[in-house]
Amino acid sequence: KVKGAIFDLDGVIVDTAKYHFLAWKWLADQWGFEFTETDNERLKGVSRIRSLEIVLEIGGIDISEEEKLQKAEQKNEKYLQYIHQMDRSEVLPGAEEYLLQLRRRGVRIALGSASKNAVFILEKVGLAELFDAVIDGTKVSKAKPDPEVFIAGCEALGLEPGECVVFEDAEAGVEAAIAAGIYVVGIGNPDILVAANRVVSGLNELV
Ligand code: G16
Ligand code: MG
Repeated sequence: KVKGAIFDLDGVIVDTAKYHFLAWKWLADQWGFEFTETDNERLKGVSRIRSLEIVLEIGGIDISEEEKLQKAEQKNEKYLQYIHQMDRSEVLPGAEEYLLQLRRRGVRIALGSASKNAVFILEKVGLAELFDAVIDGTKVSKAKPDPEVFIAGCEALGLEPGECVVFEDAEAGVEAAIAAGIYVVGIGNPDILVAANRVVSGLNELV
């Protein structure tokens, strides 16, 4: 029986990928190269600094480690301008209903996100109080597909991996959950999330 549920944030609870995209595109424009939505797929679930490295690779740009930190900071400032304007209307269909349903069944809930802005976003959209634990980019050092974030999620809930389920939209996240030994429900395209135990189009399919 499932006792705990661990949710990814971007792509599962809210669609912040569109704001990450706009902020990365803003940087690419400054460097003078095209950054497309297809390119943006490669950044899903990936840490901020690793995302920057992928963007630089796409643009064929080479900068120092110090400049990388500066650019990552600039991108985040731009991203923050977008997420400052978020409200509950941006919660993905079925997400709030499903979280409430799980809570009524006594299932404990954690967030397992790569984002350092996760708590801020949960507060903006009014879902923070539905989570018993939050494991985010400020708490883990190894990015997905490393299982660290989900193992920490189980521990924070006081549960074993075998008692939990993960909800993930990114390939790297699905891999991370499998490596942690947790049953994983993919959110999105079954042709892409082939490794998931089950795939649904959104949490609205589960309520
Ligand atoms: C999210 C996004 C990634 C982003 C990462 C870090 O992960 O999918 O594109 O690069 O967080 O975000 P930040 O720059 O806010 O720290 P997740 O794990 O919630 O899907
Ligand atoms: Mg995601």
